[in-house]
Amino acid sequence: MASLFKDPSKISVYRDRRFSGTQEEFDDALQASTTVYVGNMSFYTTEEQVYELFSRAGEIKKIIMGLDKNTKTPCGFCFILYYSREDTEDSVKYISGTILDDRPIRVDFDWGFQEGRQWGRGKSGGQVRDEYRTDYDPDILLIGGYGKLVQKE
Ligand code: GTA
Repeated sequence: MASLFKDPSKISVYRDRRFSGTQEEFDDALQASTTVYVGNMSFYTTEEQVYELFSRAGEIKKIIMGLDKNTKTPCGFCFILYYSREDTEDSVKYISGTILDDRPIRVDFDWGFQEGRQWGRGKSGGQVRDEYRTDYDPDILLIGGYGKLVQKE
């Protein structure tokens, strides 16, 4: 079946600031990629839950949970590596926007996982955009100037 995502500039609005190549190389990588990024996840969602949901789009090669670089605990995102491009496109098309652990998750094409990309880049250790987030899981409190997240007792 022909790809539904023919124009690489339209398949993701996200641009990784740490991608070292040109915009054209970034677009090519996105177009060929068999990796997706999943965002807006609950901090409590497990790798097993991710596997259960995302294997509906196709066979998974690997899951890499995104971790807070300070606490080394899940911080709301992950990467999923599929074997086939078609399954990758189905994952973005059908799973993005579904609810996992009460949160609508966002599935995005990714240019490809590299060691180090699993760590949150935010000042607090988690994801950058969590420092701007307003919708938290009910048992998480936001304290401090840079989105320091703590769990309620
Ligand atoms: N494929 O959408 C994505 C995506 N995101 C959001 C993160 N990653 C993604 N990959 C894909 N699609 O490997 C990947 C990153 C990295 C890992 C953790 O997840 O490539 P991060 O989320 O901690 O850091 O990454 P990143 O990617 O630098 O964050 P972001 O949100 O794009 O922020 C970029 C800039 O925009 C920053 O300067 C930030 O201060 C600013 N910003 C972000 N959100 C807001 C906001 N709501 N308001 C104002 N400024 C904001």
